[in-house]
Amino acid sequence: MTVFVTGATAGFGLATVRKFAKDGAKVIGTGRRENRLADLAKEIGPNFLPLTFDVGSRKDAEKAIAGLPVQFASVDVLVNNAGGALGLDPAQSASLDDWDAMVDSNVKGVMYCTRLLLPGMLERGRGHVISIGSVAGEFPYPGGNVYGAAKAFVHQFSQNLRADLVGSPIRVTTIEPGLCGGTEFSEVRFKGDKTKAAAVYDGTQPLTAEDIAEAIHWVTTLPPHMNVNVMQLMPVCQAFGPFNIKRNK
Ligand code: NDP
Ligand code: 8X3
Repeated sequence: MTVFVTGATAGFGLATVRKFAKDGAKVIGTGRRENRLADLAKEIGPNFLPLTFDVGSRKDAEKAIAGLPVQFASVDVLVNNAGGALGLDPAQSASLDDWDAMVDSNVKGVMYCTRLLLPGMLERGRGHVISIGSVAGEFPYPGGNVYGAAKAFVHQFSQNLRADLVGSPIRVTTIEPGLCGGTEFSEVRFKGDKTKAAAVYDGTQPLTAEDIAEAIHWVTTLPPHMNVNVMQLMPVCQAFGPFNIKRNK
């Protein structure tokens, strides 16, 4: 089995690479930080291919995927994981640069990698496209604006892929986690402010990257006729709140 994991330099992607590599799969791990991928290549050995590119650049994604060496070119599982949030400011003052970057990684990255790898999956008659959405794609929260909208895209794009692929053996799954700690997600969102990032998880037992890797791995092990469309995950310490109503008094 050959697995292509975007965003393998940290968090869920890194745990997913390790999980599949332990199974003896060949794994391609991508990211922008070449040194991290080089360390992973040392750790995993010849079954790992590091691929450095920005998923939000169509030209770079096309070049990287077209250049896959033959022993890694038959991708069975694509894990569209690269992405994240930038900022938590309200829409009226959020940075347009942050919005562009979130659309590039969370939306365009998923579009490009999926479109480029899907034809080969269909030719070979096997494949699974797994994309990491978020509870933020379903439930709005203050400051979630473009991040939540980008993850809603991931959800709906995957559902639409299922519609296009019906009658083929290709599976499509969206994994939608809630609060998940131990990754770089909040440090990236708060631009390196470790105190703010740590406060997100204070007093909680969040999900871990390994929990998410377990879910990603599990959906690939099901009998081939079974497709998990969407899997939403939260730690038990997280649930839903009431609507926010501003009263005139
Ligand atoms: P991390 O910040 O720990 O990891 C993000 C990964 O994405 C890194 O490997 C990073 O690599 C890569 N990445 C980001 N932007 C790009 C880009 N433009 N091109 C290539 N690679 C990129 O985050 P998590 O592991 O926590 O999150 C992984 C995914 O799960 C994201 O899509 C996130 O939105 C989603 N998610 C996270 C949750 C959480 O609470 N942690 C909950 C729900 C969903 P590099 O910087 O080297 O390019
Ligand atoms: C990450 C979960 O709630 O911080 O997607 O948006 S949340």
